[in-house]
Amino acid sequence: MSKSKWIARAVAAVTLTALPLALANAFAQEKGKHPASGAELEYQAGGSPLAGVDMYQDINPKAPPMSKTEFDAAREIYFQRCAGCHGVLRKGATGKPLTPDKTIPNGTEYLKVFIKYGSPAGMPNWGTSGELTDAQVDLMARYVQQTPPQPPEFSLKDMQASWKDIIPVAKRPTRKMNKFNIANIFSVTLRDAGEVALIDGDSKKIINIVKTGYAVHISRMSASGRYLYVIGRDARLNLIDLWMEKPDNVAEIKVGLEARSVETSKFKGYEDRYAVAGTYWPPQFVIMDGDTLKPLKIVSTRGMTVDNEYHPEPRVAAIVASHFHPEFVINAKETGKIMMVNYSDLANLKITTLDAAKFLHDGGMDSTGRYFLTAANASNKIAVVDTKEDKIAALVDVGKIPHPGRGANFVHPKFGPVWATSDLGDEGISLIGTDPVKHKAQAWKVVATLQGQGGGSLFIKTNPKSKNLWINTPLNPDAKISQSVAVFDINSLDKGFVTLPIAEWAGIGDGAKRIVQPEYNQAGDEVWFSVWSAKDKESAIVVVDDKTRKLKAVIKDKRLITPTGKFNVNNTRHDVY
Ligand code: DHE
Repeated sequence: MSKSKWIARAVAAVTLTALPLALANAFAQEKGKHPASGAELEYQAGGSPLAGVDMYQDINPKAPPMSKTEFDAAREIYFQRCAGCHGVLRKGATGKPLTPDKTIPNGTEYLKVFIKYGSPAGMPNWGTSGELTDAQVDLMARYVQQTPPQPPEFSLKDMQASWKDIIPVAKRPTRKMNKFNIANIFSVTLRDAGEVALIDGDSKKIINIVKTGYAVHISRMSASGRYLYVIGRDARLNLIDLWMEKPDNVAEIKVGLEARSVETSKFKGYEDRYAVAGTYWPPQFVIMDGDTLKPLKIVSTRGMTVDNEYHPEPRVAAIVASHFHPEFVINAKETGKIMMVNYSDLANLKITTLDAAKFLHDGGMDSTGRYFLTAANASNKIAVVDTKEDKIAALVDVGKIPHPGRGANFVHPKFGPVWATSDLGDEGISLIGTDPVKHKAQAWKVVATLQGQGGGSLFIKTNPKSKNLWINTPLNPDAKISQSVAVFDINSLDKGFVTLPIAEWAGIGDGAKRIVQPEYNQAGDEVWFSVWSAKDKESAIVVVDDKTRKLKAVIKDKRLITPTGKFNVNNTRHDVY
């Protein structure tokens, strides 16, 4: 397929909030099925945990009739396939609103055609792809005309009821009880196992496999480097104490019904004091005690968008901690607003709200730790937040659907300090100047755009000690591209990239073998890559020597099921990327 053709196809099919669909397609292709088919879509591609939650149901008398069984079956399909784009309440996100005021006038026959054949605007062809039968298409056409069922809210009381203070602070070690070099431990998400693997970066041996929530999204560190926080897609948050002889869970809580983000207080004087977790549903965040996870305060994100329209379910996307104020920096995806939440007085909470752009997703700090650069993926922009002044420093136009992870900071030979993002929707890599003092002319401008090996990129990485810039492309439909990484020499960016066949180096059997999320070790001389295959296939972690770019080690273990994100303690704690 030509490059431009696949990009058009990928962008149409892969809206950012529908990433699971893209991944499911990839896994389905692995098994030779139609791109949008297969049970994999349900478990490999996540779907929303809300599918199994009891909801308030109100049958609209104007809508076509449905039995309770039909309604429940349709609701299940909706939360597995549709909610990521159209929203839990069907008010629209990357997909169009599907509220009864819009769907009833269209009627069942019109909706059936739309669901079956899809649209050029990005609606997948659920019927002709074989993913939904004609009967299911009919079911969904009738379902979207009913009043959207409302999932339950999740209060402080609900959180308290789920809270487990597994090892109370008084019973925890008072000093480090193990011989591990904690700063070089990696927390590796075992996505479909509902676990993380703690791997000793020095010996490359598994220290412990810790039970966590389902499809863990990220791990973050406490300011002291002792505690590891792990958040599952099902909004279960685990606190792991790295001082224990065998590091394990010391506290656990459910902070909602669906989540992606967690962070800890990093401002001087507040180290290890608070944790914060953001939820997709309900649309809110909760501030907790840092060392016990006891929930303290919930704040809703419902409100007006940057376009001054009400949004009932702005999901909480990336969260980072400010080093300049006692503040959490919290992205509200659908409103396009960034909240600077001051945690110095929880009873009289001060929030400074910055207008950025829609839809906010992931991002990271610049090398000084002052500026937070975050993707507004539906606007093809990077928003730059000045965490010292609590202001938007700039909104920078970049490529199609930027997806930086936390991005990559390095010194460009000509333009000085830059932060880089790759894109989901094209092969470009944008380098943005980040030094408004010594390189004012370049600050908050795209100073160069590199051409990577293709779209479908999710993460980019470098290290202050390295001259390499690594870009993965796990969502590219070409297996050659999704199973390898591109690496640029920072001092000779014009020379283009070299491709390394990471999946081949893993030496494992058949499978999707998508290369996901480069992560450095503490010394900055090794890069770790997840080689991610389906749950019933072998996966691995490949370690590359950063200097020689040669294979250094392959970590294989039957417990390494579906490894995705990897978080090195030192680099996560100090925002090294
Ligand atoms: Fe992620 C980061 C949301 C799909 C692996 N992902 C993030 C962040 C958000 C997010 C908000 C930033 C958190 C932060 O920094 O506080 N991700 C979402 C989605 O909404 C989306 C698109 C769809 C979904 O249903 O989850 C999605 N993400 C995926 C995947 O399919 C990936 C590849 C595997 C998985 O877990 O499902 C995936 N996301 C990751 C990883 C990070 C991440 C590894 C952290 C990257 C980093 O280096 O910081």
